[in-house]
Amino acid sequence: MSSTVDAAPLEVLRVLRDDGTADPDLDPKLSDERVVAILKAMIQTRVMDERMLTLQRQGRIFFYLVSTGQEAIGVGTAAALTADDWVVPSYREPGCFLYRGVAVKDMVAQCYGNQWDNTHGRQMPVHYSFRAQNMVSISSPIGTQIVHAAGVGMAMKRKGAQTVALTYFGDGSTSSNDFHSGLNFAGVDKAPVIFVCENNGWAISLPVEKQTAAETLAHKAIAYGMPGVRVDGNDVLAVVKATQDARERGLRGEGPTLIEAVTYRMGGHSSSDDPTRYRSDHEVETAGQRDPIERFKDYAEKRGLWNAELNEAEFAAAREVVNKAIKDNERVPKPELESLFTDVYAEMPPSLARVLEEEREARGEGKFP
Ligand SMILES: Cc1ncc(C[n+]2csc(CCOP(=O)(O)OP(=O)(O)O)c2C)c(N)n1
Ligand SMILES: [Mg+2]
Repeated sequence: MSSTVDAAPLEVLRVLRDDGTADPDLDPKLSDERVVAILKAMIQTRVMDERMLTLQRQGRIFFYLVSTGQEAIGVGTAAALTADDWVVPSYREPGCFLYRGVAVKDMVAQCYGNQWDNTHGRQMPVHYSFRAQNMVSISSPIGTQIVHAAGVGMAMKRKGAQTVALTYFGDGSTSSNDFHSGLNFAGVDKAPVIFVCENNGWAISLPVEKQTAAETLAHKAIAYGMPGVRVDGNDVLAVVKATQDARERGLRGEGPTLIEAVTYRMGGHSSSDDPTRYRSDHEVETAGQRDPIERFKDYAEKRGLWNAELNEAEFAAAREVVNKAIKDNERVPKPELESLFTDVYAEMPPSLARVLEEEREARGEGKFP
């Protein structure tokens, strides 16, 4: 084993210092444009999440999951990838979709499950899938994406592609069988995979202390023969740096990396959860002081790229984008009944045609032609 694999990854990698400057030894040295793009994507994510949760409370969509407080992970990892890399996502990184160029309008459509929704209303809200951005469908069962990403990385290796596969999962997902299978396969194969564990302290109501007896989640990497890196998940520059390093390692043929991004889930688990039943306000308030957007704003201001005026304008613009997306989507009808049947098989088998016919008859819509 190499020394990087042996190292006990206890220390948390930080690039952003408390005074808003970057540690010069670790600074990924992003261009001005890149800094502004990252900040804008984080703001758009925060605003979209807030607005969509309100829609759920109003009964206009039936479910939503926010990523509040975790925006630096989705956006920071995305900023270290290229468009040719593949992402096998979970539900807590809408910022990755936005950074990779998915339109808010298309994400809102998926939450409505209407005719603009590319999953035709067949998935729960927030279970996005966007082929053009190399973003695989989000799966509800915990951990399944980890083996998918291992497979994608193994295929890339066999094709000799100069790309990596990146997947996200939570602290709770490290207890799934698929975590073991995925990391084990990728480790043995030396596949170019980046495993990003978003340790937000909770798996619904189960605290991470009850999830594992391991000292850190990054330690688990050692058993699979890959480096485990602990990074401050609320420090977007640290997330970029760790992802860049993992990507380069993957492309050099040295295999996968497990990144444990230490963060905090500011909101409930989902719109169905009431976190006040199992954690204190004090805990949430304390964690809120490490807001990833505020910290990166300070940094951008110090670089002369941001100020209060720009900030206000950006939040207003982000709200406008979401409000327009909602207004437009609310006018779009639900998918046609036939859409349940039409793109399942190249030629509809008689058994399925019969079900469709029965359904149309039941609705008084006549026989299927
Ligand atoms: C196999 C499976 N078991 C249980 C669930 C129900 N479930 C949905 S999310 C979740 C907790 C996940 O926690 P974590 O991995 O820490 O991710 P987080 O929600 O904190 O981002 C559970 C138990 C599920 N979706 N799939
Ligand atoms: Mg969690």
